[in-house]
Amino acid sequence: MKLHIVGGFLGSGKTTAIIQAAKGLMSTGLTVGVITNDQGKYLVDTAFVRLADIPTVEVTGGCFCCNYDDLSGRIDQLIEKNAPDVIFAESVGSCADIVATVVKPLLEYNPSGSGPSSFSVFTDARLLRRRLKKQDLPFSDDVVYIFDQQIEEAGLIVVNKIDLLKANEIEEISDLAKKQLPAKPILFQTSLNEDGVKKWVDLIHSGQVTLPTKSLDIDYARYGAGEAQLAWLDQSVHFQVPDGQGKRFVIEFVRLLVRELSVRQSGIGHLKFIIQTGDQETKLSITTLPEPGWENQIGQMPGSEVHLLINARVEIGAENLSQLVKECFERSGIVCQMEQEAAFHPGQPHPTHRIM
Ligand SMILES: Nc1nc2c(ncn2[C@@H]2O[C@H](COP(=O)(O)OP(=O)(O)OP(=O)(O)O)[C@@H](O)[C@H]2O)c(=O)[nH]1
Ligand SMILES: [Mg+2]
Repeated sequence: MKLHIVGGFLGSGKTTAIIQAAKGLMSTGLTVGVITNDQGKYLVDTAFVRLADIPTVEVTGGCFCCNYDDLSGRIDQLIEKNAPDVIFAESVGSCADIVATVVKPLLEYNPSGSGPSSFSVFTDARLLRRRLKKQDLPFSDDVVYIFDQQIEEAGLIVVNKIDLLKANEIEEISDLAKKQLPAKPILFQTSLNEDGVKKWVDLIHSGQVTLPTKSLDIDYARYGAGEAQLAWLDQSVHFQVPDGQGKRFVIEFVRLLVRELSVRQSGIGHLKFIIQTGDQETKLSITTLPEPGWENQIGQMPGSEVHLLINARVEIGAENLSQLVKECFERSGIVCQMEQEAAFHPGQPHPTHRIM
């Protein structure tokens, strides 16, 4: 069994790549399992991976490092139930220090003896380009510190979403990375289909990239402060719309929310939604940098009953975010029934193990 740990900043494309990789591996007859992870409890990622018919278990309520025993238990659970040839474990996008708190402890303590084979860190090519060019990212310094630490500890950096850059911009990243991140294996990738992730899967599956051995010298006060700047809002709601009008209402709501966050200069880590009407379910994602045409992610929405699962990760106060979402529902003419809501800031990380 091979265990691949996949980290990297919020919205960098981890889940997308894992699903495409799993599909490719499954088509060759291999069995694949996925472990999702989040600070919250009601996870869009889990729903999304399950939509692709891939066996999935989750570690909720905190990152892998602070829930190490849970992670180890989930690995065993997947092995027992699904006997996977490959497991992908995706860590929450605000998590860093994975080498010391997850990779090394799994090698040392995991009772099933199935330590990780690879640790990839994904990054949105546009954000990495800005960072390498010393341009601002739309987050406070402590959040950017987490972004930097994630890159620093990567065994393999997957520079993802290169379809959104021009050839000369990709070359620019490559040149800057050679100077600023020397000796780091880097792979440029588009993760939207199986072909796009094939090189990555070949690399990690064949063991051509080695596991990083250097633990981060990370400042936990800054790391914790960065996580605490981010608000987590998880909501499950349903509402009625005139027959077949769901798409229009959802687009209006999301447009308003994105605009209001932009007015407040609140950096978006990831706004992700599972939208369900009738027997149709789709995922909608808005990440840090604007992507025109996001409305096209939403398919036709027949029927009059809409169910929304919202996972919002934004640099703003949690109460403000909750209030803002409520206002945007109201202003877009949606009268919601709330099923579940959690709005909070992640607590200071206290890893179960930390091996230097
Ligand atoms: N254009 C483009 N979009 C991508 C690519 N990979 C992922 N995306 C999009 O980026 C958004 C976020 O992708 P996810 O896979 O959910 O990102 P993630 O890293 O799992 O996000 P978190 O779990 O919230 O940290 C989605 O809209 C994806 O479709 C890519 O290679 N190119
Ligand atoms: Mg994800």
